[in-house]
Amino acid sequence: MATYAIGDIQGCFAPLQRLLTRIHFDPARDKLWLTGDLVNRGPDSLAVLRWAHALGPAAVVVLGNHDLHLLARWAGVAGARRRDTLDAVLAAPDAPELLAWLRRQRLLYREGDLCLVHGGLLPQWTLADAERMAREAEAVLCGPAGNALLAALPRQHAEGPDAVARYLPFVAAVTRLRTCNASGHPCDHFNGAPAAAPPGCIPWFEVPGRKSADVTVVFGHWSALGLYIAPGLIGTDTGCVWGRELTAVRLEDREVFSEPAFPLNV
Ligand SMILES: [Mn+2]
Repeated sequence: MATYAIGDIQGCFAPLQRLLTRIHFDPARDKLWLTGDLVNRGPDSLAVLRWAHALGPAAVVVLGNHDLHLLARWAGVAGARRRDTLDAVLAAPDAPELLAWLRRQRLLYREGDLCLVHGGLLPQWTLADAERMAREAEAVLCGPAGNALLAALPRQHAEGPDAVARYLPFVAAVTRLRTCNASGHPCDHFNGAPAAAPPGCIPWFEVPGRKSADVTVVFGHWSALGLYIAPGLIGTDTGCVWGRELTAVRLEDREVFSEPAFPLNV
């Protein structure tokens, strides 16, 4: 019995299958923690979604920004983006079932002192704060204001007294966070390596006094950061969709297994 955290798959189904073979993944015995962004940009999002859906309780999934974009496309509240590779999902006969399942997935998952999230946690949030906000935001996403929340997601803030204005900053941060300033305001558009961050922007996990520093956060979303293993932190996005690697980290002992996006044929 082992639990493996696997970083952003983004439709890279072939490397995923090779990685699962390499770790001898057995859904009857092992568990997977998927850090989100199952879909988009890569070649086979539909196969990844069908695979994750079929795993049932053997997989824990948190939603990433690309997963939310797919849900917004399906709901008809977002247009296609230039590099989207979602058409096969949207046209699939089982799309209604797959997308209903995806919409029910969590924004944050906690087990003991381990937490799984796509982007990160703002430094001013305790894990208990983030967990409570996640449960409330998940309920909004699955409720009557869900499509309005999805429609607003390209932004970080909305005006007004409604659920969208209340939960948009949380959902935007938890699914897109890489860097923020020392007061915990996200620097939303920066996606480069930490050393190239704009003045005043630092990785969310390096903010002094971060209130979630007492737990271990497993996250993805930051391919320019790459594999990042430090006390209390497991960053797993190793850029498979950009031709690099797909990585699984075994949570029991932090052993790392990486599979190249394009294996050499020798
Ligand atoms: Mn992402």
